[in-house]
Amino acid sequence: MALREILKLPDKRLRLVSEPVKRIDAGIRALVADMFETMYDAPGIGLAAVQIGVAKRVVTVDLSKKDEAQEPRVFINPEITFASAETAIHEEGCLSIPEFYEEVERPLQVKVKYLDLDGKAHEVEAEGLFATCLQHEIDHINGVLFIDHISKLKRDRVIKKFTKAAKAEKTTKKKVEA
Ligand code: K1U
Ligand code: ZN
Repeated sequence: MALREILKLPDKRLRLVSEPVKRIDAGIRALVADMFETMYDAPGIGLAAVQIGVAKRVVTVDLSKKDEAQEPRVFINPEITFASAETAIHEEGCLSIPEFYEEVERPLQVKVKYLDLDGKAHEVEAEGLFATCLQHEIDHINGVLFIDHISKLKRDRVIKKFTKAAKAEKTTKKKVEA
């Protein structure tokens, strides 16, 4: 298991459309173990493989509370098969856009089909935070970020802020190396 670096806005790799997993092998199991370690360390309630630079359709989720037993869930090749017309507004955050939170409107309920780590097919019905989190993570594997669902004004502002921070970090790194 290894703690992996989480890509941050404006890293272009966050816009890649992830490839379906063809075979669930030792490589995928190691990837999932790294994703859980990285997600729990962040901490976060979800993570898509593309956020650690692996453009494969793999998602981890754990909605358990701090004082509860962990409930790790893995979704391989997840697909939304149903989305309700009724919507809900939730405040969202993203480990790739740290310390930025905004309300997002999405379908209240979704059904998601996916494979588990044994390659077994499942379909889950989700509502509330679980539905929000699954939609957020499925967006990630399609190269979509939650800021794509907010106003252009707010989106442009946050992209500008993170682009400036990334440039400053690059300059500092160059100075240290020189
Ligand atoms: O995909 C990600 O970037 C992870 C993201 C998932 C998410 C959060 C909120 C709504 C939808 C999807 C996060 O986990 S951000 C961190 C966070 O929300 C959190 C962290 C610790 C405890 C509770 C929440
Ligand atoms: Zn995210």
